[in-house]
Amino acid sequence: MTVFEGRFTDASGLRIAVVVARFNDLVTGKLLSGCLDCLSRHGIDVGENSAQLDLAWVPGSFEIPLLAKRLASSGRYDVVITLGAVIRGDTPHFDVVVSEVSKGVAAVARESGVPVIFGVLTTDTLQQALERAGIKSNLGWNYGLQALEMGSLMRSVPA
Ligand code: INI
Repeated sequence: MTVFEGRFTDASGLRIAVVVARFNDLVTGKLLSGCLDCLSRHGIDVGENSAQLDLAWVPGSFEIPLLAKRLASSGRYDVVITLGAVIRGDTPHFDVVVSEVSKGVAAVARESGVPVIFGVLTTDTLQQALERAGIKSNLGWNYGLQALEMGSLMRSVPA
């Protein structure tokens, strides 16, 4: 029997792209900080001149799948992380944005064969979003960890 498992201890060779939405950047900026902190503490070079990590900003979560698709299909990355925040109180089309971004991200991963981490918060209020972006815990950190796990796991499983 072979057991495939992602590892967190040898992230040095992983190439990672992060797509971040500017909408609600009070929240998404915090998610990004938490995510980069996690990656950095696991040996990823997150510096400005990093050859391991690239960052793409999009206007809102609706645009995330398009950029994720371009990056995942480039063959340059082991894993793509998406970060966004859709808050029900802010938008009458909450359900549309959430549906598009969640289905879009899942489709990109399936079609490209590259893992895409779904780091889009969907909450009723700004307070709830902030609680998940640093006031209580920072889910950005978890998304970083999940990216390391999936990047490593995909490398270990024969295509
Ligand atoms: N984008 C978000 O990421 N979060 C939101 O809460 C949001 N609201 O409230 O509307 C939002 N809208 C913008 C959307 O993602 C697109 O950028 C825009 O519709 C242009 O295509």
